[in-house]
Amino acid sequence: MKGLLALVACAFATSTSGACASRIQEAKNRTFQWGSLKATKLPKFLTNNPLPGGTPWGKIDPATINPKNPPITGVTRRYDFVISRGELAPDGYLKKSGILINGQFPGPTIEANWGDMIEVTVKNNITGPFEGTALHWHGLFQKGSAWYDGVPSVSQCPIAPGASFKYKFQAGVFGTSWYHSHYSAQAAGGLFGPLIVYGPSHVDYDEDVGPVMLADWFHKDYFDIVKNVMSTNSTLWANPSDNTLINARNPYNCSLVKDKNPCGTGSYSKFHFKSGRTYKLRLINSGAAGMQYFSIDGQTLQIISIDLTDIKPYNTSIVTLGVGQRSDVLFTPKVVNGTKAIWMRTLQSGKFCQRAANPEGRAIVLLDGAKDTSIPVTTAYPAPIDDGTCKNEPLENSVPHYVEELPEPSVTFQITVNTIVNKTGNQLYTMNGSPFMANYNNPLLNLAYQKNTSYPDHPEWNVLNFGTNSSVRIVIWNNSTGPHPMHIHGHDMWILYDGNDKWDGTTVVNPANPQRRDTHNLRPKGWMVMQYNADNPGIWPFHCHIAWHLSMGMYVNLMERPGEIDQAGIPGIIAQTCDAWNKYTETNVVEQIDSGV
Ligand SMILES: *[C@@H]1O[C@H](CO)[C@@H](O)[C@H](O)[C@H]1NC(C)=O
Ligand SMILES: *[C@@H]1O[C@H](CO)[C@@H](O)[C@H](O)[C@H]1NC(C)=O
Ligand SMILES: *[C@@H]1O[C@H](CO)[C@@H](O)[C@H](O)[C@H]1NC(C)=O
Ligand SMILES: *[C@@H]1O[C@H](CO)[C@@H](O)[C@H](O)[C@H]1NC(C)=O
Ligand SMILES: *[C@@H]1O[C@H](CO)[C@@H](O)[C@H](O)[C@H]1NC(C)=O
Ligand SMILES: *[C@@H]1O[C@H](CO)[C@@H](O)[C@H](O)[C@H]1NC(C)=O
Ligand SMILES: *[C@@H]1O[C@H](CO)[C@@H](O)[C@H](O)[C@H]1NC(C)=O
Ligand SMILES: *[C@@H]1O[C@H](CO)[C@@H](O)[C@H](O)[C@H]1NC(C)=O
Ligand SMILES: *[C@@H]1O[C@H](CO)[C@@H](O)[C@H](O)[C@H]1NC(C)=O
Ligand SMILES: *[C@@H]1O[C@H](CO)[C@@H](O)[C@H](O)[C@H]1NC(C)=O
Ligand SMILES: CC(=O)N[C@H]1CO[C@H](CO)[C@@H](O)[C@@H]1O
Ligand SMILES: [Cu+2]
Repeated sequence: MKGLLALVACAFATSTSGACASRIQEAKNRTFQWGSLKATKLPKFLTNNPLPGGTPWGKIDPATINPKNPPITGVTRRYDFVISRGELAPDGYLKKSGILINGQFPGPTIEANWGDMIEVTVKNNITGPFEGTALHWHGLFQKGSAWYDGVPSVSQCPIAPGASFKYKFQAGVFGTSWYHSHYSAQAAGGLFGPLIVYGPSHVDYDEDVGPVMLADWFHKDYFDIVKNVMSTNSTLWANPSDNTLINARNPYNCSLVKDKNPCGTGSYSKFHFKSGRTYKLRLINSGAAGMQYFSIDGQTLQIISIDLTDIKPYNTSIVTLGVGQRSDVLFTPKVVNGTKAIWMRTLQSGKFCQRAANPEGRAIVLLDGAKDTSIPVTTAYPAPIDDGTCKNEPLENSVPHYVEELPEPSVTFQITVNTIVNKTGNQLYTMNGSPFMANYNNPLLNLAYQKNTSYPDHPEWNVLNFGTNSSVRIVIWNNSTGPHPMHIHGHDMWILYDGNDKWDGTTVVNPANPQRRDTHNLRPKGWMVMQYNADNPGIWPFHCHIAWHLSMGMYVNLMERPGEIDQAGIPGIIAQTCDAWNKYTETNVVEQIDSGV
């Protein structure tokens, strides 16, 4: 009893002294193995921590745990990433040049317990040609660590070729997420990986299968696509993806190309399951542009979390994921039509939601020890009806498990999204009339830290200063025909309304406990209303997560309590990184043809 009390006191203590003293844990080198039959299952939490047994959060009922109030575990999980160019052919087609971490695509899986510190040393070894880089930890709040959000021109200068940057931040929330480059559209070149934070579970399951990454795939180099997107030749603006991957596999349909050589060496991801056992799948749309509809033929999926929000579980046959969104689903497999080999599918569907030469990615589910070589013959659920909205599930469906009371907003602000073609013939996205353009050499957080919070000469920085507002409500009207998965940094957001019709100014869906997440699909020509509590001083990007729309400038900076940014102090690495970048750019021309983020 004494031990348990000590444990809880330690876990939620505000100091890290004594039994809670800081301990560094060299991270497991868990390469991307997900979707191979050799994949290990994930644990419920990492046990190599210094707390005397049990979980860092003790035995507290998860229903009463505020996921935004992490324990202090005193443990640091340390990772070393070297980023380099390399060849890759995940679907068996050609070998394209991509950007890899420690030679791997996707990058290594980052794992931590809720409350741990994560420390990632990133070395930029991108050569032939050189490029800057920076990694963003999607969905994590960076409370008090805005400097480590990984957005070049906002929280840091890009990491110069040859230089390193050490990111340090708390795993302040728990669940399924991912990290990716925020430098131009580098993530579409392969620079991403899963990020898992273990926490208290509000549901029971038998085994955690780990990340199931769903992504569109392009055979062109990412920079060539950005060149097309940013060109003045409108026939080059649409860039269909070539394939759709599940955990970085799905054989390319070689009959789609004349040049068949080399082609046809692709394979399917495979999963071994036992019927009657309940598995947790951590779905992540890590693609560049395509929305994903995930399903397993004839099976029921139970959604238990959306992004980093645990929800009241509900059943569905198809899970919708816009770019950047995640869903944890439970799955209790059953034999269908007497067959033990079943297709898992992810479909990029809908006239406005995708441009894909091969919109369906597949993987193989093998039940109860079916032969490893079995090829399923099962039939897919009917594809969702294409009503052109690219919408998420109805907001009513996802009810957060932990209730956060929605306050009256202290400000309500409207943002209108448009596409324009500028005077030189480039297509751009505007938010309130202005396309975003980054200045890599002059990070905004650094300016705000120096009490410079207004930039009349730089409207292209798209800074919205919300001062000391306590809760900010933003009404977004999409006056373009594109769908936009809108993502907020530094926070999650309540999604109060989502529709084709103009918001009436008052109606809130499920006002007692509205849905919260960090990414939400804004419909073509539609409306969404979101709100967040301004409890995290910093400058937080709010942007479309479609790589090419972001290149075209669909991005704003939400400035939050700038007067309080300096409280945590500026880490020395920020100045060092800018010095190295400025020195690099004195003698090298950075080909910044897009917004830069
Ligand atoms: C991690 O493991 C992979 C595969 O075993 C190996 O190639 C790589 O060098 C390892 N990386 C580190 C940093 O140990
Ligand atoms: C750095 O990049 C080069 C070229 O891609 C590669 O050959 C080398 O192995 C990389 N170094 C490290 C430490 O990853
Ligand atoms: C625009 O791109 C198309 C497709 O590559 C090409 O055929 C056409 O010549 C280009 N037009 C101009 C004006 O460059
Ligand atoms: C491959 O592409 C060809 C040509 O479009 C199409 O007829 C065929 O159905 C596709 N095969 C598969 C397995 O999707
Ligand atoms: C949801 O699916 C799970 C697992 O298949 C099942 O046990 C449960 O009864 C279903 N719930 C409802 C309401 O259909
Ligand atoms: C099972 O068989 C029925 C009848 O042939 C078919 O309609 C259904 O699509 C099959 N289910 C699956 C998952 O293949
Ligand atoms: C149009 O946008 C492109 C891409 O941002 C930019 O390079 C170009 O200078 C812009 N043209 C004008 C006239 O502003
Ligand atoms: C704020 O920063 C901008 C961009 O560097 C600069 O142009 C401006 O002069 C600065 N303002 C003040 C008051 O220092
Ligand atoms: C709240 O935000 C609005 C819109 O940016 C701004 O005009 C106002 O000054 C802010 N209020 C406070 C108290 O900072
Ligand atoms: C909405 O889009 C239409 C068509 O592109 C345009 O004419 C109109 O000015 C836009 N409205 C606003 C308020 O931006
Ligand atoms: C630039 C753009 O998105 N224009 C569209 C605006 O909306 C009208 C009506 O829906 C469309 O016809 C335009 O193509
Ligand atoms: Cu978009």
